[in-house]
This record gives sequence, C-alpha cells and structure tokens, in this order.
Amino acid sequence: MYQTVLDAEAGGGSAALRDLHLSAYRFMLQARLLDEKLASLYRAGKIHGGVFLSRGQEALSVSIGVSLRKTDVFSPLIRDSAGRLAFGESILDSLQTCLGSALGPMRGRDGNVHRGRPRDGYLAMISHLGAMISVVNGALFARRFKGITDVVGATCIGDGGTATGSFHEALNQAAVEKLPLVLVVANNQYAYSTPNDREFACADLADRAVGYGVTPHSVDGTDLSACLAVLGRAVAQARAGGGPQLVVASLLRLCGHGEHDDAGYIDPKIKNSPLGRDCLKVAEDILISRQWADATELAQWRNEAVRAIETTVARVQREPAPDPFAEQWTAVSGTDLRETHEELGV
Ligand SMILES: Cc1ncc(C[n+]2csc(CCOP(=O)(O)OP(=O)(O)O)c2C)c(N)n1
Ligand SMILES: [Mg+2]
Repeated sequence: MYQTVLDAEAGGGSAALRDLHLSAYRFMLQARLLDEKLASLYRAGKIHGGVFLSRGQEALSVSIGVSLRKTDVFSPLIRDSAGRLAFGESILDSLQTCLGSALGPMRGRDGNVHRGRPRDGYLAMISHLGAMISVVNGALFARRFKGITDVVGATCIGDGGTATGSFHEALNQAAVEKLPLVLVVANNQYAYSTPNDREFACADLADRAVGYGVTPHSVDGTDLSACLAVLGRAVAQARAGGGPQLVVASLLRLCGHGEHDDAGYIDPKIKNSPLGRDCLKVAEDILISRQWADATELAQWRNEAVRAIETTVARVQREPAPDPFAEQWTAVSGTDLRETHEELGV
C-alpha cells in the first residue's frame, strides 16, 4: 500500500490515491462504529472509568496513522481511535483494554485510552496535555543514538494542551535537536468547555511554529483529502531531515469531552459553520463524487465493520478480569532494567 499521498502520486497516480482514500475511509468508519459501541457499553455500565470519543476528528487522526510506517513511533491521544487502527492496533486490543480483559495488552489494569505496545513504537498515553511529546522525543533520541535515522515520531495535542509547559519544553527541545517529530494540533475549538478565545491570544496556533523554529502546516481537519495531503507532506519532510513539523488542524469535536458530558456549551454558530461538518460524511462525498466507491460498497463496509466489532465484543465479554492479588504490578512486563529498556526500544 502507498503510505502517503506523495508516494501515491509518485507511484501510481489516481488509482493509488483512490486506494489510499479507501483504506483511510474504512479505518475512519471502523473507528466511528467502535466509538459508538463504546458509548453504548459505557451507558450500559459495562465500562469503568471514562469513555472519550473521537467523533469529528477521524479524518485528521487516520491521516497520521496511514502516513506513518510500522517502524515509526506513534503516541496517540484520546481522540485518535482512527489513527490507532491505521497504525496497526486491532479492534481486539482496544476492546480488551476498554472492557478490562486480563488477556489484553494492558492486562486489564489501565483505563481505555492508556493503551499501547511500546515494543512496536506504539506508546501508551500518560496524559492528554502534552506529556507525550517529550516521550516521543526520547524514543527518537534513542533511535538516533542507535544509528537509526529513517524514522519519524508523531504525536498529537489539543488546542488547550498547547498552553502547557510540557508543550513548550518538548517542542523547543525537538526544534533545537532537529528531531523528526510531527506534532499534530487538533484545534477542536474547545478545551473541555473553554473556548479558543479564553485559551490563547494569537491569531492562529500555526503562527507559534515560527517562534520555535519549526515548520508550520495548516489544514481543514474536516476534509480527508486535505488531511492526507498535509500529513503525508509533514511526515515526508520530517523523514527527510527537515526537523519538527507542527500541523494545526481546524475542526470541531462533535461530541462531549467524554461520554459524561453533553457538550451543551458548544456555540450553535460553530456547529453550523464549515468547522462543524462531519468528516466521515465529507469523506463519503469525496469517494462518491470521484466514483471511487458507491452506496452499496459503503453499506457493505459498514456491515462488515459492525460484524467485526460485535463479534469481538462478544468474545471479550467472556474473557476473565485481572485478579488484583495475583497481578504483577510493574508498569511494563520486563522486571529487570534491560528487559524494560528493550520493551521501550531504548
Ligand atoms: C495536568 C492535567 N490537568 C487537567 C487534566 C484534565 N483534562 C484532560 S483533557 C482536558 C482538556 C484538554 O483540552 P484540549 O487540549 O483542547 O483537548 P481536547 O479535549 O479538546 O481534545 C483536561 C482539562 C489532565 N488530564 N491533566
Ligand atoms: Mg480542544
């Protein structure tokens, strides 16, 4: 498969571009349906802790996942279900974590968004507010020290998260060290219920890139084609030695902060503006208008995804929960330092 729009254009023209869109769309669809299932399991009291959904952010998120190689580093945040699937996470991994199965990658001990497979460059989230940028920097340093240069590290941040000290320190470090970091800002207009105009006073978050000495990119986060193009370019530039890339996407979170929040504070004017478009619907319009798919195929893919999710939920619900008395409580599976370092790829 072509990894980026640039590869697709170079390698096979419109057929390759179509394949990239179709594969991205199907990950978006799976992510949306998985999110809907998680919301209903949460409302039925089957999931402990919070459930945080990605509705409205799938086009952006999937574009990160499909633009990366399996050997890259990816540290997704709470609204990256599409990017997780595109980077290679299975529906099984995600459901085992959310439903607390002892057989899952986190052994049923971690909340739904705190999941990953560090050995595969897929880092588990610590916090949504900038903590992961310096962790990705560290993973990139480790690879540099080992002489591995053909690698990119990508992570995400919300608009609110760009006001934290963690964001500043880590982006500055990445810039000074010219790390191949792609930092994606999902500006979904709100940090919980706080609107953009109470979060920052600059005209555009992409303007901040200049102050750090990193390359800015802006994109309409509701448009799959635009996201694939911009993310593909940012990843390619980071891989080619261009240093950190800051991608700022404009969109709207089409759900509450978590399933416990009805998002009643969102301004109806924004909902009715182009920012409030549903990226899944926009992607479907792109596929139909370019005659890359028809309504029958869209319905078939939806049915296939629903079946895969329902079958996996049924399987995971029969799996055991962890036994707190028998559980081995180390954070990663290795008990000695060498094994732990191997696990983290350092
Ligand atoms: C240090 C810290 N403070 C507060 C929180 C609670 N919290 C989690 S996400 C969030 C809002 C983040 O907003 P934004 O960065 O815009 O991301 P979005 O939720 O919109 O994706 C808050 C306040 C936290 N996780 N960590
Ligand atoms: Mg936000």
